[in-house]
Amino acid sequence: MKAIIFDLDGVICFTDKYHYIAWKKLADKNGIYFDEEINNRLRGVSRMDSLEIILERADRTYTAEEKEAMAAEKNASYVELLKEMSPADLSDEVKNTLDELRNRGYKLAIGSSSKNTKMILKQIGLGEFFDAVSDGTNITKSKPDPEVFLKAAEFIGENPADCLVVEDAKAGIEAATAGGFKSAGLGEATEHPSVTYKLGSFKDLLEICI
Ligand code: B16
Ligand code: MG
Repeated sequence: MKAIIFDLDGVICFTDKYHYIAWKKLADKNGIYFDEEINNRLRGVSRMDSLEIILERADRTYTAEEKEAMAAEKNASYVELLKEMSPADLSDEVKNTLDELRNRGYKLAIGSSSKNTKMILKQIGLGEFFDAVSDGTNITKSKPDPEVFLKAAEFIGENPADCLVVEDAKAGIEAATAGGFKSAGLGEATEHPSVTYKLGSFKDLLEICI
């Protein structure tokens, strides 16, 4: 393995609580039922696909324009919450593991569905850290399509077979496998049948990437 491509939300840092608050505010305003279980289904899923999942509980249909406006409204609340993030939201375990992987000579990249990736990285003090960032702003198809990881591999000039993808979402493991990458899963991603390595914790990467 020459390079490691990390998912952002749920791997490097945790923004689910902010996604939840912002979607809940939108759902409540529109009288649509939303809870933490539905929020869990939004892991690794793009903003518009997340909205479609939320609208499964709506009692009317929404036009494309209304959907665009709803997604923009949710994102505005979410971005307000992201402003509260700081380097304190990056754990010592993640920071020390990333530093050690860099010392070992691996190229390190991000592969995230989020269009807010660059802002989040900046907030947690990793704005300049990665060799490349592939995110929701440079893809047309979201996970489980492999596009976001294939772009990350292209940006760092490596073949998928030489890269490890680290993911917390089943859709992310599916994307990695479809793209010809090996994968390391955290949390629910360990349950995906095609995951290559199951991690108990982020620092376990140091046992795989020697
Ligand atoms: P945004 P990841 C994903 O990030 C999140 O897990 C998912 O919940 C979110 O809907 C998606 O990004 C899009 O985010 O609205 O900020 O563009 O896990 O792929 O790093
Ligand atoms: Mg994730």
